[in-house]
Amino acid sequence: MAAVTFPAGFLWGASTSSYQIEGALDADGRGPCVWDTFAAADKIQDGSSAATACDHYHRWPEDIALMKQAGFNAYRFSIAWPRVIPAGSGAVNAKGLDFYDRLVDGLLDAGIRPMACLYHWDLPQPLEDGGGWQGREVIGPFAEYARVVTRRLADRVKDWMMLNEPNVVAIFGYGVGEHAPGHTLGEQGILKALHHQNLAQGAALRAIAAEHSGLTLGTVINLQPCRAESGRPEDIAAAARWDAVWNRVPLDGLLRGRIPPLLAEAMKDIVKPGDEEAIRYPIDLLGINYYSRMTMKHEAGHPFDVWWGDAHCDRYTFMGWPVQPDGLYDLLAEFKRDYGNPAVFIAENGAAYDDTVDADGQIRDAERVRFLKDHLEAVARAIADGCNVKGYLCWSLLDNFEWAFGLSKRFGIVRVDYDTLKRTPKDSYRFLSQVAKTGRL
Ligand code: IFM
Repeated sequence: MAAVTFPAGFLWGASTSSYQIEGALDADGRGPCVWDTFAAADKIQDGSSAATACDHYHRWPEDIALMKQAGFNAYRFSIAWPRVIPAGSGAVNAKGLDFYDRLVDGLLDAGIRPMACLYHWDLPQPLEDGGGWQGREVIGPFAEYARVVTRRLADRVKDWMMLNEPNVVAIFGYGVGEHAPGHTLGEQGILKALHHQNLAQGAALRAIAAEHSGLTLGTVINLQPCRAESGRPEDIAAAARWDAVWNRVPLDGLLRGRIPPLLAEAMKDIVKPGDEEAIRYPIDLLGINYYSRMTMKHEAGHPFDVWWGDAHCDRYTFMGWPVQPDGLYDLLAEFKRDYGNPAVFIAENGAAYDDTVDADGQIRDAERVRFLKDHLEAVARAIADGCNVKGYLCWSLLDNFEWAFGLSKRFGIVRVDYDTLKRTPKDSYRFLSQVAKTGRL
């Protein structure tokens, strides 16, 4: 591909989430969340925990300096609900808000646009004890939490994302039990968790908009084009069902105010009159997280009788995920076609590899550099074809706590030594920095 120039004002940077990097789980009045409980139940594969993680809670100035030095102009982070409202509803913890206040000021001082996400999976445990995303009781507290946070920070933070990957929360947390809170409730559990997150998102968007103007409001969804493993009719139907669950419930709910027709029957006891209007909202910006296509096949015994098939790919990451940059182009082009081309940014894209530290202390992560380059080329092609892409934030700034995999999977462009907490920029950091500084690939 010939040299590519990205549009002026393009957002360049990285994303992180509170639970994955902050550590300090007992500091300053933070309450327990579902991931604390899940880890305490010995559900993390490498036996690690997020108790310290990257210790970003104390080392944030160093992390901001790394972003500034890279030439990044944007950063998406998440706010930990249990730091701000430790029981999920009720009393506000001033010290929790103070932390994000300091972080935001530090980012602005460094010339980095803070993009805050309100919910990246750390659901306060008391709310889970009351039913979590299986019920509607969580909707009011989420809207109230959104109000509390934006009253404190919206004078300086202009970009607000409500949720991160509601589909992953619903499927892995409530459907198949691989993520906190670890429920295996199957199809109905998944659909309820999706629908109630959609409702909470709608309520939070309205709560914020009622009190503030001039903000950029949106959310972040993990979108992956779903393809059938084979031409067999049952695989084609399975991929369509998975597309409806994974992509369309979040997207169609928010942008079209409708339940995907394929799921209308399955959701008839979950959806109440007025829900579709309550979910629909004219957001300003959608964050898209992309990792790979989903190659699906019919397989009984799983929710919706669907499971992952063989992607027949020649490159895989250390997560075992296929490397399919074309899928990002397809996704953006299909999104433009189907939803009228609203503004989007890539809120996550990146890869875990089994990095090694060379004798000179350097991390020459050539595979990650190649991954980023190939996906940036796909974004550039999509922009050239008219897709309304405003920025690219990689996942992730730092190696961090990769949920049920613990500390064993490294997604960072900066290595974190979990014994010393030393940060070492990898070759991928230098690569992305060069692109961010020049706007050219
Ligand atoms: O680490 C996660 C992140 O929290 C959400 N999106 C996918 C990443 C990699 O699995």
